[in-house]
Amino acid sequence: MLTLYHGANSVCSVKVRIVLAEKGLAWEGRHIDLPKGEHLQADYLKINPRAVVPVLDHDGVLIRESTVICEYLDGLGDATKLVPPGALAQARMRVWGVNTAEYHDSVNTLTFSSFQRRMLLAKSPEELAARWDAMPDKIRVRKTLDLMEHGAESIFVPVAFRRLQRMCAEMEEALAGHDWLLGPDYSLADAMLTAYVFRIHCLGMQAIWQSRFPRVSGWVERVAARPSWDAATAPWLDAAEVGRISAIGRETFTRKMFPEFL
Ligand SMILES: N[C@@H](CCC(=O)N[C@@H](CS)C(=O)NCC(=O)O)C(=O)O
Repeated sequence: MLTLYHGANSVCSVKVRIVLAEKGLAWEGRHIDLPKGEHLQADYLKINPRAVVPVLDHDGVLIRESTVICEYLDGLGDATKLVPPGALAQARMRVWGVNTAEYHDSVNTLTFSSFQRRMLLAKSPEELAARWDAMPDKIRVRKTLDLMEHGAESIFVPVAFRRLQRMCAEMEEALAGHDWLLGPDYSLADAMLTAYVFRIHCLGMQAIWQSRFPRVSGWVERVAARPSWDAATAPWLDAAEVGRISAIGRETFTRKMFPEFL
């Protein structure tokens, strides 16, 4: 039995749900409400003392870290393998996996300086103090406080845009001559990257690739047309919610403020 501890609108959870959908694996969800702070409660800290989602429970054995979970899932079932054959292709795939830590940090910056900033600003000082106290990663706390205070004017925001632009440049280069990141076949690299692109899409920031990266734009159309895109997102994020997030994203990050990225 596969049980996924996940968040509705968590990028790392979307990443794992994409792989579950691509593999056609049966799974059960335990939803952890991040805005409410369920990941900071004692029960969940037993599942993951780092207080983050996702965590996979496979027959009672816990596996943490979304990139590791994705590769683990690919080893299960008889469906087509997403990990490519060959040491070189696998090395390239793992570089994408390692780089997702940076992509995650960057989309997290855009998230907490825009729509999740509003969620935090609506909390009372006591609720916020309890949240910061419970979060084990105090560097993440400091960064979130800065994003909450300064929004799009935080020093972290241009860094995040620059890194996401570099992600697009890396993808553009990898897509030369074929449809997918590792060659002619869809792979785990494409599945994992879809989650970060999905968050940028939700924020209405498609201009990051549409302005400068034609191959990435084509790739986004292809991943969005796969059934896994809707399967991994629609049950948890309806069109109205995506529309609400996009409106906040477009209001927060304007082309006038960030002409070199949008
Ligand atoms: N490296 C971890 C990162 C996990 C992570 O940061 N998850 C976010 C959601 S995408 C989270 O749980 N955030 C809780 C918080 O910010 O307090 C992974 O890829 O699994």
